[in-house]
Amino acid sequence: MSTLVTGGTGLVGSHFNKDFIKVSSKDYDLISNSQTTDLFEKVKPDRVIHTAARVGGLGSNMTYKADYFYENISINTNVIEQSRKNNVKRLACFLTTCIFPSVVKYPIRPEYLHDGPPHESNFGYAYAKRMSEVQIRTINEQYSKEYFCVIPTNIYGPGDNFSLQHGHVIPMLVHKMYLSKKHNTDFEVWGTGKPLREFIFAKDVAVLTERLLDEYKGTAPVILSTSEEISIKEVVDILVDVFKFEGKVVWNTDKPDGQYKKPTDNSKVKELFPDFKFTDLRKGLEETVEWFNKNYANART
Ligand code: GFB
Repeated sequence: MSTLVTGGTGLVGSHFNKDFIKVSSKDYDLISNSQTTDLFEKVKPDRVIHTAARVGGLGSNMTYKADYFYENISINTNVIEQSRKNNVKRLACFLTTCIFPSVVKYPIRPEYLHDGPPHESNFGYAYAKRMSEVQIRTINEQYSKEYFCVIPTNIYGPGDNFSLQHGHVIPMLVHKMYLSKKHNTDFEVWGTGKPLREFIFAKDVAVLTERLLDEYKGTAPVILSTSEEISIKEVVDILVDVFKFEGKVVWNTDKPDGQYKKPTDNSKVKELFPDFKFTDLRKGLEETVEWFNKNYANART
């Protein structure tokens, strides 16, 4: 049985089973319908894990809303439609918790996905992603498929995109602290540090998604989260400790806080896999920092 992973060299894609067929944007541009068709006709996978996307942190999402909308709606429409056309048995499609309504009941559950507009900061990305859930639901109904979505919270770990322009919070802070320590400069953090986030280690996301492909019989979206909130300030304190940083931490409140919180209900994944142990955030951050220090030269920065 063959399993195709789109975004195969990305933060989560790189952690999947090495026997899976992993493709990246260097192999096929999934924004192109013809290249996506070529990929599926060549590979004819039995299963697909669709992680490929134009992704970025708060700053990048705020700046490139039209690009985030167009690129993601194109990639997702192509991959999901080609999965159907090529009779893929099982498709796991990646969404993310930042696409939920910005005003929503807590803790967030998958069924709240369309209950209101997403946060202003990333509505281009959010609406594009939400359409994957709609497209999958229409295919399941019309073609009796059993495709489903996984909805991770903020993912972090080795192999992330550590870009100082487009990165998510943890990789950007790791990269900035690496440079502040190296050049003995102040360490700048965006916002007030008050916002709360739930972080999940990339390896955990890959393990849980593989288990869902093998064992989950449903089609309702599954939230992948530890359901443990932590403030940005607390993340900074851990990184200061892990890096043994002695310089000054500067809070740049000209930069946005973004969504204040997005607590999730992870009861479904805990019910499905009661034995699963999430990677502790401190341990995950230590592994990420160690990887970055060792791989700075060829990391995505
Ligand atoms: O990961 P992030 O950029 O996006 O986190 P979201 C933003 C939070 O981290 C805000 C604070 O509260 C920022 O003020 N922050 C502090 C920083 N310093 C920094 C920094 O140097 N860089 C960044 N980027 N943030 C994401 C979506 O929203 O949620 C993604 O943008 C994805 O697409 C993810 O869906 C789940 O957590 O706000």
